[in-house]
Amino acid sequence: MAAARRFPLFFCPEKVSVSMRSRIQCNRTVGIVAHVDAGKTTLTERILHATGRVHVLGTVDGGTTTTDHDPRERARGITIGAAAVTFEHRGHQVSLVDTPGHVDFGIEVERSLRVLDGAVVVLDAVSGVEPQTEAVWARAERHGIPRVVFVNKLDRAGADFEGAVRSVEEVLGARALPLVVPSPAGGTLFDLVHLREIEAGSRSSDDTRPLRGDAERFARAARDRIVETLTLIDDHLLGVFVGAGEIDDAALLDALRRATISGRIVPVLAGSAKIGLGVGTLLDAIVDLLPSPADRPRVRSEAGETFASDPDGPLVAFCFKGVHDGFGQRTFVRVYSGTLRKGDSVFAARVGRAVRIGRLARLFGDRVEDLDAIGPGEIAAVLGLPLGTGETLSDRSHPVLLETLAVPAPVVHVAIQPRTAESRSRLGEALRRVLSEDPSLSSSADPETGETLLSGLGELHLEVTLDKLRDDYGVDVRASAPQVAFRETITHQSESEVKHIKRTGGPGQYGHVILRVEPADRGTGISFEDRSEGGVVPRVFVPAVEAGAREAAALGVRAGYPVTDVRITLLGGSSHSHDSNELAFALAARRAFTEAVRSAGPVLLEPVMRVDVTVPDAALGDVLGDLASRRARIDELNSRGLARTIIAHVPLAELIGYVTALRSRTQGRGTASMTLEGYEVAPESIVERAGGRV
Ligand SMILES: Nc1nc2c(ncn2[C@@H]2O[C@H](COP(=O)(O)OP(=O)(O)OP(=O)(O)O)[C@@H](O)[C@H]2O)c(=O)[nH]1
Ligand SMILES: [Mg+2]
Repeated sequence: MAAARRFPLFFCPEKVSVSMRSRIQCNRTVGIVAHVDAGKTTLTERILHATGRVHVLGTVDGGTTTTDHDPRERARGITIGAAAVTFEHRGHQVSLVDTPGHVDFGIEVERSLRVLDGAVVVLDAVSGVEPQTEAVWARAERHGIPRVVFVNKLDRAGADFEGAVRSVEEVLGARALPLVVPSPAGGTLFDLVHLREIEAGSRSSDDTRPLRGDAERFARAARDRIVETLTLIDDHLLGVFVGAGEIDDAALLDALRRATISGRIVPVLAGSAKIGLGVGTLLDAIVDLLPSPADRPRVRSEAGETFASDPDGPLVAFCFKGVHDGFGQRTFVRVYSGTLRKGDSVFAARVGRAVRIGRLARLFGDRVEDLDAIGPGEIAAVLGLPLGTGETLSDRSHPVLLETLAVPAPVVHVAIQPRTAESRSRLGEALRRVLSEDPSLSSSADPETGETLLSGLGELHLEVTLDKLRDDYGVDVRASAPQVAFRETITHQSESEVKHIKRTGGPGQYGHVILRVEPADRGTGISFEDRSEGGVVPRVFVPAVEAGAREAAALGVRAGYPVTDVRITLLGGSSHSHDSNELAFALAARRAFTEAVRSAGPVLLEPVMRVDVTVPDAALGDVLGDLASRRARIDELNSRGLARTIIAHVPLAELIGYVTALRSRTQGRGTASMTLEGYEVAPESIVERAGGRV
């Protein structure tokens, strides 16, 4: 897209007055998502450097990047929290969110995708699509977010651009359309749209040269194939082609943009974040091909009302992240409609009260840049206001509530004990804050020991949280070894009838219910249906029956783990004209549910992971033997260069400490990544061994 500057799709010049509508068309709010270590943070830093936002290029290995600014990120060389930065490219304002690749921090990807309009999916050119790529791809698909792919690390030995493109087609099932290819001589890229050669270090399309001779003929043939593919799916382009006999760059980019936004194709860019190759071209693609807020479907409230990206419309802004740290309280918001201004008093619909926007700012790494107002598509932080994740801000005169965030359920927990009296006194408040920042964490009291349990998405998630409690809140705790969060379910249907009656002077209590429990499909949770007839359980008490049964399910029946995948039906019961009340029905339902589950063959479910392991050939036998001792089922065994890759299906209870063990077994050369595949019935012996409260 070297010549894109000469053929702009929108005229979005900096510092020139343009109408509000075209100003929105000049906004891009995009995320970078990928598997661990694909190079998202390095690419973000390169982009900031290329657009002049940073003058000294930071590196992940040196702990000096803009977006990995948290000391825990710098120490580990990984991204933990999503971080937004803003820059300009060709008169467009781009808000870019760098997300973590590690599965333990999946909530950060989820909450980012929730508020983004487009995404750059980064692949490592040596490995192509990896397990977390599949996971983030599926999430982006769920949110209907248009994507471009950036094949990174072309400088690495073993880089295989074509293999990576194939993996996008084969594994992700997308129609991948490469817009650049590595030059046969290496070190540069051919831009197939504008027929130019891109060198490392070129920050914009101006630094490229036209292709000549064989190279031009090769690129022109590839360009013809791109046009052909697009004319098959884009009638407008076909019309232009039939009329003019050729397609100019502007018409081609226009058709590419339509096909990208509708998801019919996924453009593939390439380069190397490390040496700064292909970064300017990627920036052009973000501007030319990914949607502006105005190109996205209208946002829909829980009540079904929809809103256009109109800066003069009613205010609708979503709080997708709250952080409390050295800077104080910050809440990150994205505006969908209207304008959020400093000094405004707005309505926070979830808590149901008005709040005042004292300070509005854009964060850039650890720097704060004050703002007066933000409009549709923009992301900023509200400072000093404790608003929870999932809150919606709207006008007081027009309250709006957007659907809250989908939160992955915890799979492991540790029991924690404060080491000092001071830590004990601070623990409650510190936990409350940490949990409000990260909805994928939860805490509860162990019903048997009374200890505090901290639950999360993986070992690393819990380790980072314990570091945070210690470093940011001065709470030092002793933690048990991580244990798997089991669940309970039933294996057959059962019924139970309970009468809760109390008459001890004064108003009595009378609640009588007959409940049936039946196994439901895996992953469906708890459902409740009222099939009682003739008003035997008065309608006003039915919600209390449901609440009582759900409460009992959350507490667990057999071993204190939440009951899941059960269909509950209220079959009948009776009431008393004076003594019936909600509490009596809730207590009756609680007992009835517990008794019904007890006689419905309760079992424990354990989380089972898909584990992708890459090891040197020499270590294969040893690693497979170890996996066998961990109740693994090997699904695939492949070769990639000199390495062997294994895809296995392993219960999480067997994987505690696995990554560290694998590293020492392979002298640091083996790597593994895990994603939750589902829940399966756990053998009794395992439940006991893993410390399950049986
Ligand atoms: N050779 C080479 N190495 C790269 C390139 N881009 C990134 N790296 C290296 O890959 C490693 C991971 O880079 P990051 O930028 O932290 O990757 P990430 O995707 O942000 O990782 P997470 O946020 O932890 O998921 C670092 O050692 C980088 O120096 C590249 O283009 N070429
Ligand atoms: Mg990163």
